[in-house]
Amino acid sequence: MTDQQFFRIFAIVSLIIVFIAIIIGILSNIFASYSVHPSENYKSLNQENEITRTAPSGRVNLASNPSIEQAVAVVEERESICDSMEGEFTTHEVKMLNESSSGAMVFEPSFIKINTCDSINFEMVDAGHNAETVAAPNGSVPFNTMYEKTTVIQFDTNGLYLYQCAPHAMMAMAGIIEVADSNNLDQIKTEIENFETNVMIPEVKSRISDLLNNNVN
Ligand SMILES: [Cu+2]
Repeated sequence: MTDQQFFRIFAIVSLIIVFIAIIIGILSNIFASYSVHPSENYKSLNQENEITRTAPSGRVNLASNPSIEQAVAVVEERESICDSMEGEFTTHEVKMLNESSSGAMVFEPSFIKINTCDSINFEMVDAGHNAETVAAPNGSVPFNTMYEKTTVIQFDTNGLYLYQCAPHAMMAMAGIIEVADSNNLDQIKTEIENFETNVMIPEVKSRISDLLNNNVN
């Protein structure tokens, strides 16, 4: 084979690979647009409210439902207990950052303890992050900030919530919220183990289990 033949074959093979990659990209975009997150549906129900209520059932609860549609139906029927609760509720801040003193791709603070019916304003300081439920107490409604600049979510169900940034979950971009108590500690421990099996960066492999152990007894 001459050099010229070799380079011709090389060029053709490269073109074919690029072509296949483009096709895969287009197909995955098409499939992604068909999947609807239940919180999107929930959000539309509350559009006139500034606050999108949370009751993350998360993946744990969704998995126990036969279909996403049924899970959404459960969410639609549910009313927040905060409407009938007296008291001053606080809104806390959680920032989504590319870089901070505690590392790359982080929520800050990554652990936060709040009272029942307090809210969290998720602020996307750096672009390209979201905050979405991984696991949460039974009866709560899943949330997803959908790459909005700011999203306020109210938490009306007590317990521990594990949430992640979807694009950076492999870099251990996740956080824990404790609403009043830690009644579902065992559930969250198991979910953190699952989450950490997918973390690809050895340095941050135990970031979230450390976070739990340092903050929740
Ligand atoms: Cu992120």
